[in-house]
Amino acid sequence: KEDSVQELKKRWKLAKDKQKRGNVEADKNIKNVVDNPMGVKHDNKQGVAAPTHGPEQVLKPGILGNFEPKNYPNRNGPGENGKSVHTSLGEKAQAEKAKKTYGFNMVNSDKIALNRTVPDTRHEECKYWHYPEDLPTASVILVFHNEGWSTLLRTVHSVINMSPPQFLKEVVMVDDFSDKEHLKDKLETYLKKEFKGLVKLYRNKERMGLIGTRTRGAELSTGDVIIFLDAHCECNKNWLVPLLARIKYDRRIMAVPTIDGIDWDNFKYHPVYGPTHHRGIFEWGFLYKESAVPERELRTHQHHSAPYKSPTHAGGLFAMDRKYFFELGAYDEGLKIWGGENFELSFKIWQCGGSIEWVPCSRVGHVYRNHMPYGFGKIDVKIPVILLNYMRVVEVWLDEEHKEYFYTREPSVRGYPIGDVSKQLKFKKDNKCKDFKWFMDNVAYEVYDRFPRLPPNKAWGEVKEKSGSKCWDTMGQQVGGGAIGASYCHHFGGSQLFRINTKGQIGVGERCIESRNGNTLHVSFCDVQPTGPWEFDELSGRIRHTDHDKCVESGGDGQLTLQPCSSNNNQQQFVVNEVY
Ligand code: LR7
Ligand code: MN
Repeated sequence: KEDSVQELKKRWKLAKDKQKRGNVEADKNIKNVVDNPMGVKHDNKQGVAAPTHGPEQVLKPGILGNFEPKNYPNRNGPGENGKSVHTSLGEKAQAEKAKKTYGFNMVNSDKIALNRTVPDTRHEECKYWHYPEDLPTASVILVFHNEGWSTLLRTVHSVINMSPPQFLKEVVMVDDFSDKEHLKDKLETYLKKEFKGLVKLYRNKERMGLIGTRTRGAELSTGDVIIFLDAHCECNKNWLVPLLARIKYDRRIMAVPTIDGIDWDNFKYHPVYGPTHHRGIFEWGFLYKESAVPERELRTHQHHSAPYKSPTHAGGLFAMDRKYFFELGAYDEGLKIWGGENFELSFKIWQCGGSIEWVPCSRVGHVYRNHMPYGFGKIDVKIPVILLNYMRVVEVWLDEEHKEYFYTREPSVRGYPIGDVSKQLKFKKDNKCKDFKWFMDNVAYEVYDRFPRLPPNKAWGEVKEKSGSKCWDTMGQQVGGGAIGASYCHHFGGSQLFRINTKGQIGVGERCIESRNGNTLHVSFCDVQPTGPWEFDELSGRIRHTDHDKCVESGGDGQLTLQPCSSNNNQQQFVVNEVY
């Protein structure tokens, strides 16, 4: 922690020194961009950042870097300034119930003012940026399904409170077929009374899922820019202007705010990470990941708080030129309910000539749920919906090489029918979009260092002893946890779907299996060198640890251990291909 404070101080000093050099450099950069014969503003060959505006030495009042919300009194009620609130013993039962229903402790949320203040978590430098005043207008779109009252309304209040009115055209709320009483008349009445016509409420006639609902929200919007937020967010100081400024600069930039955390239980608002910038990437099963921005990107910027490029984003919070969103075909209509839409839009943007930037001076807090409280409705899909969505993205935007890494990581879905993607493929062709290799080499280049190309599977499926009936199972163990074991075979994949590859790694989901002390088996991070100690002998069925020269044996009681290799039946583990 001490280190990061030191780093912060150093960065700030550095930034201050740079500010003294003033706008001359910024002007030079603008020239670089204008001179770029390809007109590709975001990919400038000189490797110099291209801000339209540089930090100034003098703090300017008003919207120029430091918009002060009017309705932002200095109170000291519960949760003010982003502080945590607590549940009394007598409230515990009710809080527990709310947690189950909403994934949030609504008992605590209900104690906090709908327009509470949050700490200014921005980098000091942000106060000095000088933004243009003739910015496009924004429609903020909030789609929601069975959200709690105070978390939903705090989002609306915060958007309106924290945005300069001349840039906020409207808030468009789309109810995705909620059935909660408080979201019916009560909500309509409140919005009309409190916000007049500024907030518009639309309802879906059936459950569309968040992806379809967002596209509908965009269709119903009238602002130049659409900004999506989850329905449980709190905007920070001057969150809006830095996003709009990037889109004004280049309408093909998707501008993403830095997402701070709000605790689902005590509602404490806390800054994400520290002084190190992060950006959005993915592993080959398309779990969303964030990692430190590589030097190759950082060195293209003079100012620590400057917007920087990111391969992808978490999905929920971003701003885009509205027309550009539709020029890209909005979200693929075949994506169902939840998940993968962030990758679809990201790959499409990058491969078809746009870019994604994370904007450090725009900060918005998001309440991370305790668990997902809602179901996905009635859908006739035999594999997890999220995987189906990933498959559509993979089949359209990846190339043969990279598709293979996905199917190596999720072997059981290979060949599952994904419906019609001809519209997406035609779009890609008509717009001469670049291939995935280009994207990996030029945008998401750090992915290979964290999640290397996956060697092909030698075998995959459930693993069980020849004589017995129990299957290997991670038993919910995480990295650093206890031993994995064997239990009742559930045929749902997940914790029982293991893969062994040609380089000797045993994988389960995004993780690998290692032995501890040559004795028990444990979930571990996968070695970034794709090599492992395991050997699967198809003839005998044995799974051998080559360093210890021992084989996996089951004790019958669900325990798995490494034992000297033998021809015992309880040792002959084999892998069954079982498609669920
Ligand atoms: O069927 C649904 N219909 C909806 O309208 C399901 C959800 N929703 C609404 C919901 O009420 C909420 O406002 O859609 C919004 C997002 O749903 P969440 O909050 O349950 O999703 P999440 O925060 O767990 O998940 C992240 O990934 C999603 C799917 O890919 C979406 O992109 C979310 O917007 C996204 N959230 C964020 O990016 C917030 C930041 C951090 C993370 C992760
Ligand atoms: Mn969310």
